Parts: sequence; C-alpha cells; structure tokens
Amino acid sequence: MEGRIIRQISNLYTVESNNITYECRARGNFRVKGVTPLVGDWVRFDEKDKYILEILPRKNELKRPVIANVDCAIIVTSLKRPEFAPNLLDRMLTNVILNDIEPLVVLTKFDLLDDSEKERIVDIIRYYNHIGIKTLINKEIPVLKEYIKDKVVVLSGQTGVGKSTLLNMMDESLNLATNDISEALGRGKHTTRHVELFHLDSSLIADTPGFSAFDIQDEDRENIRFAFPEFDNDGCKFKDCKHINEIGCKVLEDLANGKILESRYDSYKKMVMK
Ligand SMILES: Nc1nc2c(ncn2[C@@H]2O[C@H](COP(=O)(O)OP(=O)(O)OP(=O)(O)O)[C@@H](O)[C@H]2O)c(=O)[nH]1
Ligand SMILES: [Mg+2]
Ligand SMILES: [Zn+2]
Repeated sequence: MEGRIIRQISNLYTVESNNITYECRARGNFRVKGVTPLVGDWVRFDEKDKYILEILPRKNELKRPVIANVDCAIIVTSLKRPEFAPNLLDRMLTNVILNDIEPLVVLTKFDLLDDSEKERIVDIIRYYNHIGIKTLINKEIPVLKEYIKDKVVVLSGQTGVGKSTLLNMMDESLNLATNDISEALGRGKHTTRHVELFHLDSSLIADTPGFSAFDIQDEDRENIRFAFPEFDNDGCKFKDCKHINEIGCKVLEDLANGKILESRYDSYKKMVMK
C-alpha cells in the first residue's frame, strides 16, 4: 500500500492511507542507504507487518524543521518574548526560498508592543509585502486559512514564538499543548517535541519543535543573493557581484538610497561573510 507519513515519534511513523492510519517502523536498510523517512514522505508500506518498504521520490525537503514535500513554509516570528530578531527571520526565509518552497511570514505577540514599536513593525510588514514576501499578523486567521487552502504547510520558528498557539487559533479542536516562555531565560521550553501533520479543512499543516539556533546550509551559501527579491542582482557592474564593497554595485546604491531595508542587507552580509 501507499500512504503519507503524517507523524514521527523517534522510530515510529504514522502512515495515513485512505483516511486510515498505520503505526509503522522503518526497515534497517534505509540507514544503510543513508536516507530516513520524513514526515511528509509518500511511502510504500506493508500494512500487515507494519513496515515502511520504500520512500517515493521527494519534491523537496527541509532540514530544519525536518519535513518533505511541502508547498509552503510559515515562518512564525515573535515580536516580543522572544524578542524580534530580523536576522533570524531572514536566515529562515533564505533557507526556505533556496529550497524552492514558498514562504509566508506570520508575526506573533504584536499585542505586547507599545505604540511606537507597533509603528515600526507596521513599516517592516509593509516592506516585506512590498518585496513579495507575504507577511501578516497572527490575528489574521481567515486570510491565513485562505492562503494555505489545499496546500501542505509546515510551521517553522524558534521555540516559544507561538506555532502551536497559531494552530489552535486556526482549529481549537486540535487543542495542542502550549507553554509560556521562561521568565528567567526569556525563551521557551521546547513544548512541541515531534513533527506532525494535521488536517485543517483542505490543508495539511505541520506543527514542529522550535529551535534555538539556525544556520544556512553550506551548499546554499553561494546562492544567498537570489533569496533577496529586492536585490537587483543583474544591475551591478560585475557579473556575480557579492554586493559587499564592489565599485558600481547596484545593491549598495539601493541600500544608500534607502530602497533596501538596512536590517535586510545586514542579514545578507552576515550570511555571506560567514
Ligand atoms: N501575548 C501573546 N502571547 C502569545 C501569542 N502567541 C503565542 N503566545 C504565547 O506564547 C507562548 C508560547 O507559545 P507556543 O504556542 O507554545 O510556542 P511554540 O512556538 O509552539 O513553542 P515550541 O513548541 O516550544 O516550539 C504561550 O504562552 C502562548 O500563549 C500572541 O500573539 N500574543
Ligand atoms: Mg509548540
Ligand atoms: Zn553588487
């Protein structure tokens, strides 16, 4: 039989096929081949012995969070507790874009900001939307639901930003565990511990464990500039311009003219200079 893995808890995989779920294990030969089944994988499995036999070809794959075959990644970013970190947001965006997955940014905890902080964030939201990266606040549930209609989606983001809370807001019957972030540490306690896809109307959406650090994969480093839609990569004097200190660099010119948000360029530079 064929089905889709919708949950993984250590070496136990839940495979869904025709609305029935099967708790399966993976054969040891996957380890030999250096591949492991991931949530989101379409697999061929033995429904009697409850073994996954074969992983069908993947359309894409993310390493963090680990999931396969998604159409869209929602990057959940909090504005407070934990503090808004534009560099982290841009690193996550770069990772998603370079893996050919459509990104969507959902900002949380807007309610914890004071008026001047809110103004600043509204400008930032406008900037991201202007460059074509859809960005909204977690209050906009109907817009969000419409946007992810018929898609397979993964929630990604630091621990404590409100990923599980967002899922509960979309469907309260999910009743996922959430946890206040630690006052002492100013960060979360890793409440969600496994990756799981849930049905939500016509969408499939995965809750994932949060992380505390995030870096770009080495194989992506060369292509970082293509993950910045506001960069006029062809406008520079030199082909393959790194946009760092080259004379006649269009990106540096746009930065100086205020066309490129400083925090965006800063994120770019930190990623390429590493
Ligand atoms: N004030 C406020 N609190 C929020 C908002 N969204 C989430 N929270 C709170 O933030 C805390 C963390 O939320 P979770 O949903 O557990 O975070 P998570 O991203 O799932 O965390 P992990 O599972 O550890 O990755 C909870 O106490 C939520 O109630 C928001 O928009 N405003
Ligand atoms: Mg969670
Ligand atoms: Zn340049």
